[in-house]
Amino acid sequence: MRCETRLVLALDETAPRRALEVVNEVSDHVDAVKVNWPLILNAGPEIITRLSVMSDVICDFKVADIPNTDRLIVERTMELGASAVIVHGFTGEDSLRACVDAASGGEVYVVTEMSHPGGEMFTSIHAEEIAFMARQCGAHGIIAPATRPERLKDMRSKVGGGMKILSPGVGAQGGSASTAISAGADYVIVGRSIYQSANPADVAKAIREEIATL
Ligand code: OMP
Repeated sequence: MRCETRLVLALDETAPRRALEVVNEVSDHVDAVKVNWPLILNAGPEIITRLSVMSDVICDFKVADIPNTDRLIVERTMELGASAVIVHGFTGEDSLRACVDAASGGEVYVVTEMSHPGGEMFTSIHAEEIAFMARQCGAHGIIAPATRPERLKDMRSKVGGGMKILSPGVGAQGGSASTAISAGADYVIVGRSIYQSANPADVAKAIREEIATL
């Protein structure tokens, strides 16, 4: 995945045609497009292949199962054209290793602490251990919250400079792109603030420029 604008679009737009239009409008301003169940359940998995000719595609399936099921999900995701997949880490080392093996060179990002308020109930307690395990298992990077920049800093110190950090929670969830990047994120993930705006390209460009001033 390229690292030029440091912005990833979270494409949770559920109308398939509008989703493709948004990608066309913002593709110059984003390094990758992240898709999640809301779009896949409306458009079908083939949308991954369609999007993959327009951009790198991160499949945010938050894979969280036994190793065999994880392997089946990740293998198919990569066959469809994804460059990367997001998986959970709380399932443990054997499940995570199965995801990394199944991605066979594709990028695997592991959720540590989730960005919403409920993320503090359970995920924050084990987030640093999960980040450390992600590094040990050969994952490409982790997901850490832009809504809690001080935790983002902790995660960066836990994983060192070798791993990528993708940080959701900018805009609609209250986080700031420049604060997240300054706290150690390599990329910010932004959804509603871009795809629900009247002019997605203008918003994406503004975030990209905000990051570029750092
Ligand atoms: P907006 O809140 O609309 O900008 O979207 C954020 C995107 O990041 C959504 O697709 C979420 O599913 C995703 N996300 C989080 O918001 N918080 C997390 O802790 C993890 C993710 C994720 O894994 O991408």
